[in-house]
Amino acid sequence: MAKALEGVRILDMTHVQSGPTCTQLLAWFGADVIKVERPGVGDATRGQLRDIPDVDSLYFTMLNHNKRSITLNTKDAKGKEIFTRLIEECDVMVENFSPGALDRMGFTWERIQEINPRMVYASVKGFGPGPFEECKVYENVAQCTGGSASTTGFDDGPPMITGSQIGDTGTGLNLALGIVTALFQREKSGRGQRVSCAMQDGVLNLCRVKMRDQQRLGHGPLKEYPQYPNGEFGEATPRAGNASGGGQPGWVVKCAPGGPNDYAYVIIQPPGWAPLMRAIGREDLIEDPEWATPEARLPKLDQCFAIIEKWTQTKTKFEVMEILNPVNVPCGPILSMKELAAEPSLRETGTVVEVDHPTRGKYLTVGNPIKLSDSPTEVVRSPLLGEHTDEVLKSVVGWSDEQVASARESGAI
Ligand code: CAO
Repeated sequence: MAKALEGVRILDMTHVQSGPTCTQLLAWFGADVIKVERPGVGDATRGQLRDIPDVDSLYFTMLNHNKRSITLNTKDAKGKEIFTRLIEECDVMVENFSPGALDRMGFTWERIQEINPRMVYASVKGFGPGPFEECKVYENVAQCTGGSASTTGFDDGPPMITGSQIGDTGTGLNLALGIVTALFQREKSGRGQRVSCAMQDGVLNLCRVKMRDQQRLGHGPLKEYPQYPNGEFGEATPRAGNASGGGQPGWVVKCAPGGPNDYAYVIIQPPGWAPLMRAIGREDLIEDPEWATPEARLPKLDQCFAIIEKWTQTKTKFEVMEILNPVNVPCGPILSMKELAAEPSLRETGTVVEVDHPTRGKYLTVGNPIKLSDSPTEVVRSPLLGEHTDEVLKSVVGWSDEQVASARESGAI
């Protein structure tokens, strides 16, 4: 079956996580992604957090599926010649180097447009134009500077980093959307364009409700926050612990048998109060004016969830789900990575995929979270360093065996 982005060729200059997640997604949709790596070195993640000696790390393999890898020294004269030919032959170029790295190689946006006016040139940087634009940025820096850390954690603790890669993978998603949008516009305009995504912007976009709360704070306390009514509110959106970010109160409650991930998240919607109280055997609170309305419950949500927790502690998180879901009480078990890896339904949908790799053997990866009915994703193992150099130089650049051999001898590839 044809894939959505078949015929789109991507010059992939990405490394680490933010850029590679973007190009992996485009490869899953059928684009031909040619990953350019430094000869003998490659993407630094190939060697990071290795679990098996001398084998590409899971960090690398899980971010670079369905791509081809070529080695190319883009600072070398012959390397630049090859790179220029690749710019001519590709539709999209993606990079997430330190600010100015491509310019320093001699490939400014102006130069790229000269070489190929149809080129969509997409970049991830830590920051957009402003005081920090020259800074190098990794995931946690983005979480700190994008508003996530200051609003995550408990009120009496320090700012917290989340386990989700919202700065890297989150920004990679934004970039992928920018690229396909630019390709769509190119259909009409005939021109490429620049696509720029800053990790700070990407994180802040995901923290929109916290900016909402910053403005609400000017009009009084945030009543759904655990600080209300007894704690203090300062000048900025505080950390809300496990409180729900939406209009309905929610919290994490303990379940049996009391292990580190034996918890469930329970949300109390006004229509859910009666069925919830019935389910936990507290019919007496359904009509009790002290508890019956959202307004009555709001100042004592901690007590409210303590009542619910008394019951959930007698059930496993899955039993809680089984009992509360049918009565329309929104809730969810806290699932560990071990449980997610073993979940059969995620295997069936391709959200978790087992992949075979020539040097590592079988491993699990997280597949494409976006399902297209006419463009199903097949997850293909990540390439070895430079595995496709000859193939790409011959079929895309149009070089002969002799030219390839001479480039190899000179150290350009
Ligand atoms: N041939 C020759 N040189 C190459 C090359 C190739 N194929 N590929 C990369 N290089 C060079 C770059 O040109 C750069 O050289 P200069 O410093 O001389 O310009 C050098 O390799 C190092 O690149 P870098 O500065 O991007 O790498 P770093 O490890 O120092 O920094 C990172 C890494 C991620 C902090 C930085 O790239 C960055 O801030 N990127 C933007 C934000 C981002 O994407 N961060 C997410 C990272 S995932 O957590």
